[in-house]
Amino acid sequence: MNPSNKSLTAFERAKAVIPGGVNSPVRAFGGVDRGPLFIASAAGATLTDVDGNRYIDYVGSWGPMILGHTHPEVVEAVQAAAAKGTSYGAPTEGETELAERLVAAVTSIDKVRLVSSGTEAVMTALRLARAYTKRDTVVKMIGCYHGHSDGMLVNAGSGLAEHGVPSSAGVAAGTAEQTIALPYNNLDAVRQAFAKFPDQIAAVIVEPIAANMGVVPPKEGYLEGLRQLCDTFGAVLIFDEVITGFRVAYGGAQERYGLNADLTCLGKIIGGGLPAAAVGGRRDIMDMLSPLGPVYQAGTLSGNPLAVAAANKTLDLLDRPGVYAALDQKGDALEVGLKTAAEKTGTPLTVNRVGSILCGFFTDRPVNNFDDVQTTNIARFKRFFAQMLDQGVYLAPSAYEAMFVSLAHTEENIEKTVAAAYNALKIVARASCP
Ligand code: HOZ
Repeated sequence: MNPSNKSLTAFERAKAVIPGGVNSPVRAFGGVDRGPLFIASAAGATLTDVDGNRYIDYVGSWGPMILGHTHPEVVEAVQAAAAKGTSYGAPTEGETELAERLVAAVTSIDKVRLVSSGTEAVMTALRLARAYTKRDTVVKMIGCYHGHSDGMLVNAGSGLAEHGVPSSAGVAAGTAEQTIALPYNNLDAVRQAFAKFPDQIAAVIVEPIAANMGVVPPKEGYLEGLRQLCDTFGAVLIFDEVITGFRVAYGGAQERYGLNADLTCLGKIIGGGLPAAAVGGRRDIMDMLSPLGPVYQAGTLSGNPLAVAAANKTLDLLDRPGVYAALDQKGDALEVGLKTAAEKTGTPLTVNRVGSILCGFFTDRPVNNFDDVQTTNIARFKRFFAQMLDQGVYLAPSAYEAMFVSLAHTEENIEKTVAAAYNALKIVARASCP
């Protein structure tokens, strides 16, 4: 595939007026030492760049596009909504319908507040937890990403990991001090934190399946242990299911693993490709939100009618028999194909997968936490990424991100991807990467 000349020109133009030329750092392709592709359009599992090159897409807008791009029924729902008005700043019945769907899908959610992004959902969940417990400290896990609110930009994996910084500049020391960052999948570390600060921890927030440092599933008993510790010490357990919600099961990781959080953050898929997110959970906590309670939260575009129309249609299409089995089967085919290609080429590659999210780490050890993630050979990843792109496969341009498989990925797409991976790994194996 040709290096994209129009993309290069578009990037130069963007850089003059947008910091780094992008509106979200990882899109700059800084982690793979080249400029980004500028996208012209997408359909199904295919992205087309501004030069007309086509790619099988495993980014899927970083998770939302579980049905594939431009699903005709979603497009029709959005068009119909747009014709009736794009924003009112007043309640609509569509918002209640979406809230009813979320309450029905996730067993721990009694009530839900719609917002516009996962970052907002997390901000609101933390504010609620602090108000409910009258405590300030929050425990998060190293490598888990919970959006870009100040207190969560501490050891946050994802884009921060790519840039090698433990925390963002501009976060007040006092704010960062209220966050305790502990290794993921390490229950003892959480036990010790509670033993040290039994009356100070308001909440434990976790991605039940870490998916912003590649994909790292929870060890058996880890999430159950967090649940027990929060119950014992009176802290609020927050699951950030922005990626896993409606992705690893219709009811998210909570359905897949059979447990309940106190508060759940949702985003990505629940917007059907438009900006919508939500925080939901126990009635007694959720009823602390204004206008019922003292915890303030608001947003002009919260429950936006276009996003709500896309969301209701997307969830309707997902709530059908066989959908998650199909996603699982596609994810499995890709996992098996990648592992076989790695074996045949003698490349150390650990593939972690839950359903339709997966990640190949260029390491020979199991990957259970951020320390393990960091053993990945970045030089090999960069070479692999470039080879895949050249063969028409668009992966996330960072070793710290997941691959997202959608219902639109065909058997042929997956076979082509596996064949491309085999070719790419042969080249990676031959190259003298450090
Ligand atoms: N939060 C995403 C990375 N884990 C990036 C989102 C984007 O750039 O669109």
